[in-house]
Amino acid sequence: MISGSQPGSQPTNLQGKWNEKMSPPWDSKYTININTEMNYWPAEPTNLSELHAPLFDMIKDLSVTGQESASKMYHARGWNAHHNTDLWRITGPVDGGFYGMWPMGGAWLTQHLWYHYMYTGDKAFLKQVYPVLKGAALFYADALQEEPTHKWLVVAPSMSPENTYMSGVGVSAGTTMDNQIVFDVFSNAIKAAGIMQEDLAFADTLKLLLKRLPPMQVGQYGQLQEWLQDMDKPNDRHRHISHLYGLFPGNQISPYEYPALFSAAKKTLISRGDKSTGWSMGWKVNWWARLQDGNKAYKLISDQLTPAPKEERGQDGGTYSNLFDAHPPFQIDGNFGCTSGIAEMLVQSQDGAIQVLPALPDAWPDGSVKGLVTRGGFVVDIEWKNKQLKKLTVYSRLGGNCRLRVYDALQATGTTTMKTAKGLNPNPFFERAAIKEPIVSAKAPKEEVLLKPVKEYDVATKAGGVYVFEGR
Ligand code: FUC
Repeated sequence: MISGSQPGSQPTNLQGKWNEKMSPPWDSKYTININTEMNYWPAEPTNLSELHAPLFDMIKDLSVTGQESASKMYHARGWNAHHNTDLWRITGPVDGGFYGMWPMGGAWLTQHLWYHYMYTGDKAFLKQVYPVLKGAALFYADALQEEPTHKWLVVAPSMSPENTYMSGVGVSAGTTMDNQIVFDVFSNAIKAAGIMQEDLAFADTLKLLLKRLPPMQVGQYGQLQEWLQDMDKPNDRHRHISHLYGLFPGNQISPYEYPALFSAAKKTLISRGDKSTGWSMGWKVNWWARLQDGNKAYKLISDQLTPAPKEERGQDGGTYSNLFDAHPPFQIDGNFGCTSGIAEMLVQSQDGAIQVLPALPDAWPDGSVKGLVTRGGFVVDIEWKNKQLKKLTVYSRLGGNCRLRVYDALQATGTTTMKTAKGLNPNPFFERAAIKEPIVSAKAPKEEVLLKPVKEYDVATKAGGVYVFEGR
């Protein structure tokens, strides 16, 4: 990322920056139904926030070119982009209709603008990109259609990226990933408008629309449903598991809120299997980290680091001898996705608190990490031994309540003070996604979510303050 994404240059593409071919795989473009987003997952958590800027520039460009696809194809205001873009910032469908007609790629990218704000608290940045967030929301405010059975508002026609529910058929309406992305687009625009104190009437309209989106659904096998109807194939091993967007990079599925969704996400992930393309295994590392299973996350890292096969193209991923990720062919996204996954194993901040060492594998009993960043602008250094937290240092960039969630008891050292946490975290960067209660199929087997008990502490911090804790 340091080499390939300096401010003022182009964002990293499928090969990163350069390639040696006149006709490179997928034209060395930007596939925005997963791959470009994955390239930038580590940017904020690994303290490379300024290198996110080339992506932001591209999103701003797309919010201009995307007005044409929004108005001409959907008679909608705002802007959108489909599953792919390039140097010229195309936003209409490309490649086959089966891949190209997904009208959500631009919307997914806007999550990066919001996350940059969540990690940096940079209000000037938020003000500058607010029209882009608003334009994405305006598009769906116009384009959503009423679904006849429940009167939910859904994106139609659409698809669940590159997957099918019967042989060769993927065209659909109200797929789970689309619902989750629209939920984020509306929620982020509402929150941004509130912070800016702008467009409050529009924000009120979005609040009404938000209530009419479909809830997530747990299907007959106990899986998180990918489609509006319970049509998931139990033997599906497809590399895209798009509906787990809600688990990662989204924050709509939490073990502490609706555990039924959490166990449904786990069931889905298990049923899709481990081995896949490089980027798909990279995504799985992040999901297992969010499911707080460090050993499974480690297994996926090991699968991803398996030597790449000789075939030039295929679904059997791995890593080349130069440590580049193999789809195959070489694609840089898997390298970035795995990096993000490793960071997620060590610290997470999407679920109301800073959770330290949420998914440490047995293979890493002792270790340390420095400089990881969380929402709310906290930088953390962590040391652990025998899988127990030894020392935690928190550097507060923005001040505000720092809620720590840990498995082992902590004690403050020096001048640091803390108290046992109570109620909701008052720090606004840690607000939980207010999702609807899920619908669970009567046929779904009952699963119990077994989680390690946690302890939560609150520390009042000041911008520039350093706070040190030790394991007990
Ligand atoms: C998406 C993926 C493919 C490949 C391509 C560049 O279409 O489904 O596996 O990574 O992007």
